[in-house]
Amino acid sequence: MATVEHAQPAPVPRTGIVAWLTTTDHKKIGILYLYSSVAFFLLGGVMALLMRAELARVGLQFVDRSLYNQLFTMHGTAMMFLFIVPFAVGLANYLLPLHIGAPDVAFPRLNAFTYWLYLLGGLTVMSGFLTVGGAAAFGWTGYAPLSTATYSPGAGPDLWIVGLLLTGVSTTLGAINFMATIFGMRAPGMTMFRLPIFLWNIIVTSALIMFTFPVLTAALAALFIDRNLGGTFFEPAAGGDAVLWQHLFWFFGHPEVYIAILPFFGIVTEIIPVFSRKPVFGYKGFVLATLLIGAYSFSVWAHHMFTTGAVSNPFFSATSMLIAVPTGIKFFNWIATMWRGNITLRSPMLFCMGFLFMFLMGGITGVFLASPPINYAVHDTYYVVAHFHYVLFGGSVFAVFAGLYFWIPKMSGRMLSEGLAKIHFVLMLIGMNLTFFPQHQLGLNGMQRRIPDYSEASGYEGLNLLSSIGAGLIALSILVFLVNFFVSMRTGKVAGDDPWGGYTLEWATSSPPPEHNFHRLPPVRSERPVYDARVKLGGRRDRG
Ligand code: HAS
Ligand code: CU
Repeated sequence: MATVEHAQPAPVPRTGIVAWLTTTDHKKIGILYLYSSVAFFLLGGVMALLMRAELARVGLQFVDRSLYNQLFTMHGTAMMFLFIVPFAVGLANYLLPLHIGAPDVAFPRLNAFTYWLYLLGGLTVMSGFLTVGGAAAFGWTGYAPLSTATYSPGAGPDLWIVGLLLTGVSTTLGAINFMATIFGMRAPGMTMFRLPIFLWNIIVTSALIMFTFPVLTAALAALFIDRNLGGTFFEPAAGGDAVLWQHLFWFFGHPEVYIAILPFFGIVTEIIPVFSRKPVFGYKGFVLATLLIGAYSFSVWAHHMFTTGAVSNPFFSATSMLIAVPTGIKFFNWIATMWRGNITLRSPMLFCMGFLFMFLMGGITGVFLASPPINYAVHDTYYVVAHFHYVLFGGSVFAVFAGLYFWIPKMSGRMLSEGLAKIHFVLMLIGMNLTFFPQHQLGLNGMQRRIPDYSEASGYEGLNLLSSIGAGLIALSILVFLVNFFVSMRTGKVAGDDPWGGYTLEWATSSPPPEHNFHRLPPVRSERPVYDARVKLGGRRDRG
């Protein structure tokens, strides 16, 4: 009996741009995410600079009121939806399979789809600027009834809604993919309690995404129906309820702010042990704290609504303050990890230090804001703006750069310049405090958020000028980073497999890793398999 040989068509090698357009490799998709999210960061940053230029002095100089409204709306939208969360998704995409010793994510094609959907959604949101009436101009929170067709007619707001729907679906699909990968594809020996802590943060972040993004999706769909199909969900005159929007938005929106911080907690928790030459202190405490933050975050949404008079202020105040406890556990563990460690202040560690101090300040003003009597005084003022920039810029963005300086050598095979990194750090730290610290005082003095101008008599000008100068310094620091990146990618020192003496599995493969990630995996006997392997080969033992 003759067997029939089925001739397989030879695979067409894909190179150059086609390779990137058609890729399902998690590393390439991760890099696409990182480039795109950083591009949206730069775009959002330009909008911020325009706003700060306008606010530096009394009078309207650069933009009119309508454009200013568009700018703060699209700035917030870009930063929250198109930068910070997708950046975390991109990094997780790159690292997750490497961290668990897998060749790729569970659903590589879904992963590619997720990325392209995100890009399409982001461009759709931004295309609002090209329409006659301009982009959405009702704040990133899209409060009804301001966001209904009566007060915000035009195509810009509809593009905002549709674009966010697309990115929302994308984020949800990505979360499902991450969960399936972590639960189903861990290498032998990689038990749940040996996962890098970063991945525990990704698990909780993914769970938050899966429970809350559908709520946002539903709210956006309802708003779209109100605007275009005669619905009345948020139209009080026709029996609808405008506060309903706030409930839906914040039931999503508060967990969203933890979606925007937990992955970054994860980044610093990976970096601090490596540069302290000690294992992480309190592994299980970190896991528990992360789970608690995730769980509590569903019970605090109405602390954004204290002044509506429509919610139980004592309840939401108490739950909000409770979140300080698990966050405090994390702080304690970070400090205990460094305690008596052999600390080296290389660039990733420096940015972690910045993160710790700046996030702490933002967290504490959060506790103040969670107190209703204080909240009544400063709600909708610059005090709130200062709070969330300390947590998001001082927290998430410092961790963004900690992560980039730490993992770019793995992704590219080249080191970034430490000298330029330090200049970047110092400029960004000074710039950030100059920009946002005075905003606490401006808020206490009564300056409202979301206004393009203020009167001479208000006395706000001096502090606003300081704040704008700080914004310029931040921009300069980012330029230093970009120069460092583009120069180092050509001429930087070759990184080798493991430039930092890392602990987790990504350091056991080449930089950049081969397409299938690993030629050989070290045995996994603890949460530091690469360290174990190094010691076994006679390498130096860490203290502690
Ligand atoms: Fe927040 C508004 C309360 C954390 C982001 N937050 C915002 C907005 C954003 C945002 C974007 O209760 C504005 C949205 C908009 O456009 O309107 N926030 C908190 C509280 C925490 C908190 C209690 N926020 C975050 C994180 C964010 C984020 C993380 C993103 C990354 N936030 C509020 C409230 C509002 C608010 C009100 C509404 C304001 C308004 O009127 O509109 C907590 O999770 C912070 C916990 C962390 C710490 C630091 C470490 C903990 C240690 C333990 C010991 C500390 C203790 C406290 C026991 C507390 C070290 C001591 C207390 C002292 C007073 C000293
Ligand atoms: Cu909140």
